Amino acid sequence: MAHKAGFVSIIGKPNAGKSTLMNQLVGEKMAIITPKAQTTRHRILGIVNEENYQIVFSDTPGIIKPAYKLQENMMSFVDSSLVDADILIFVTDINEKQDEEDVLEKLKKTTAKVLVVINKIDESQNNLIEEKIIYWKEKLNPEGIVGVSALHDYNLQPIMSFILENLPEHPAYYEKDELTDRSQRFFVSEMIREKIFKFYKKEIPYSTEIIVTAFKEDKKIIKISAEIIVERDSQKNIIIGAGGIMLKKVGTYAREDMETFLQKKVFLEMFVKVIPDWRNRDNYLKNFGYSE
Ligand code: GDP
Ligand code: K
Ligand code: MG
Repeated sequence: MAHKAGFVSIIGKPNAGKSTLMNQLVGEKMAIITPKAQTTRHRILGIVNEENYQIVFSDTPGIIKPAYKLQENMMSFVDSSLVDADILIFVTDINEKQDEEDVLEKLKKTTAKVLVVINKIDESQNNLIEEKIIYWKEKLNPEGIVGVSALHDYNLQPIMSFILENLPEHPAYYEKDELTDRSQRFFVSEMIREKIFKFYKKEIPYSTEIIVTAFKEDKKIIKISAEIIVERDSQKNIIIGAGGIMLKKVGTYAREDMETFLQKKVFLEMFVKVIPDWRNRDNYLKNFGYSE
């Protein structure tokens, strides 16, 4: 059998369940997941390797109208994932009534095969799925439509079948033992960012960036230093919390994740730093990896 390989981009509105789906399909926690919109800021590759095929998934930020430069750059990651894609998986929340016209515009222009994944059917009423299937068929006439629950790993097999049917014949794009294009440093910084999305309210998560400044591995332990960047002094105080209690909580949970991921003891130190308006400043966005 000829070898197949290709790029599969997962796109949709914020919180549809894109990152949850990608992690399930890849079988590893590649992307952080939180109930907050715009948790995912980069295009993150997750690679599935078998003897006869290689599927290169891209998880992407949810499609929105950008309000600041960071978000503009996030949307350019979505656009490049559309250009590269052999197959597009459009994830939509069965219960969500938000306007998806901007996503549809992008989908209509593509030459990729499109699969509509109607997610969260575990939380839907009877018959709604039939209604939605008809709706999407009329609206988009995609190559495939399937109802799933990414969270509960329900009905994901048809997605894999669709991908394998539509994957082009091609040699592997990446080494067969690679799981992602991202470094350990990246995943470590995402583990801290995930805790910030979980433990802080309002604008704090959106104003925060994580930089891993040191990653030193010796026989028994990995020493990791990270900076937590915020935009204002008041945010710095909130991140630290009274007597440092909040920062300690972030550190404890993030370190647990890191030890599981790295399979080694971790010593983690974090420093909070203020960079006014970093989300709108090109040089910082570039330094933080938000330009192509
Ligand atoms: P993304 O923004 O599209 O990447 O969405 P996430 O994967 O971060 O998920 C957003 C929220 O939806 C999280 O709280 C997930 O646990 C939840 N979620 C994802 N898939 C499902 C599902 O199949 N059923 C239910 N009930 N919740 C889900
Ligand atoms: K999310
Ligand atoms: Mg996501």
